[in-house]
Amino acid sequence: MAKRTRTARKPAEVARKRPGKQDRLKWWREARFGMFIHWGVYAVPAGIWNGKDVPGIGEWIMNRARIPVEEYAKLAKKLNPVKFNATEWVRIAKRAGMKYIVITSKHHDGFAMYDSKVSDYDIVDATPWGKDPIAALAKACRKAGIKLCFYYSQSQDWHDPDAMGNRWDFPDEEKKDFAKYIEEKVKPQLHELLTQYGPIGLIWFDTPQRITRAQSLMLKRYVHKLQPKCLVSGRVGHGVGDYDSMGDNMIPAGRVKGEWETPATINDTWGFKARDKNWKSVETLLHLLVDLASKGVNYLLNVGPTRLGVIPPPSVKRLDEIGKWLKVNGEAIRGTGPNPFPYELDWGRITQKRGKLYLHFMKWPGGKK
Ligand code: FHN
Repeated sequence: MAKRTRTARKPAEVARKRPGKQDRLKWWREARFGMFIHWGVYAVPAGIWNGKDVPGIGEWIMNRARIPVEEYAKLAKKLNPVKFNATEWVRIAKRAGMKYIVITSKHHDGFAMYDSKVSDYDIVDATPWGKDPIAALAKACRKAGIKLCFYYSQSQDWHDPDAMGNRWDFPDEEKKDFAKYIEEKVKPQLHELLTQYGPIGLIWFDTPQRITRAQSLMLKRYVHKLQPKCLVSGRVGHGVGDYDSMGDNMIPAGRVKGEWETPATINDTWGFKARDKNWKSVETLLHLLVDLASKGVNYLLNVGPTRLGVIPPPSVKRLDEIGKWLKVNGEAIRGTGPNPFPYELDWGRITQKRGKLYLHFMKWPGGKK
């Protein structure tokens, strides 16, 4: 048998090498701060069903109020976001010092917030507005140098009889053909999302119920095949993502090993709720940003636009203040590593970069704020 010898790689071959996880993570590590956008049909009822407040997070209204698929689908006829302005949304994120935007392309309700050919259950075909906001956002993000990323609910889809989560319309779990849903909805929609809008920063999968390890791996590989530089969030399931996700609004007790991100709300909901006025203060939000950076964690801060396409003014006001702070102090957050010491300090937090330590005083020694 001929002996196989190792040949040195030619430069062209090296250049063609597919990016590895570390290459993919570079921009994301540097960014440290991103905007989450939960926007969908749920912005129409905005937390109220049949005149009553539905407890819990706004985008779960279909589930919490057990709204039948056909009833919920009618809400799309009332989604007419005439005030939507992609440039303005991107401007708000940029002014806040955010470097990436993750928008719900399809949340658990199954409704595609972009032009999907997989079914007519999407914003272009099912609403009076009839436009593709993602196309406009992709253009605005490109212009502003912000990475556009997509949230995609791969397991729960309350509109699809074969997916997880809807036991009020589709109670028979035995009948569900989850593999069929993955093949016929998830993969084709991922294909659309990764071929219609240019380079995408990451796919933010979520709630990996029922999915097998093989399916999680398959989805990750599928994303990387379509866009080798696109990151895959930890919530693809089974720990196979490019980075890990903390629980919602979760702050680790100390420095964490590996690559982490915390998705977080400004009030108590992700999708818009008309009566949720529990806005966190700018001080709290800034402390969270610093605290997370000092523990090596990205902060993905959410806004929930209204049915008209407006990011709630209380969110904008807070983001603007964070942006002002970052304009001066951004160097101490962006591209930084966590506190190098194995303990926390009474007066604040520490981040670090290339031989520098950044000391974030949250109160002056002696107890004064
Ligand atoms: O069920 C979702 C929820 O609606 C929201 O999208 C959050 C954001 O992290 N993720 C899930 C719950 O963890």
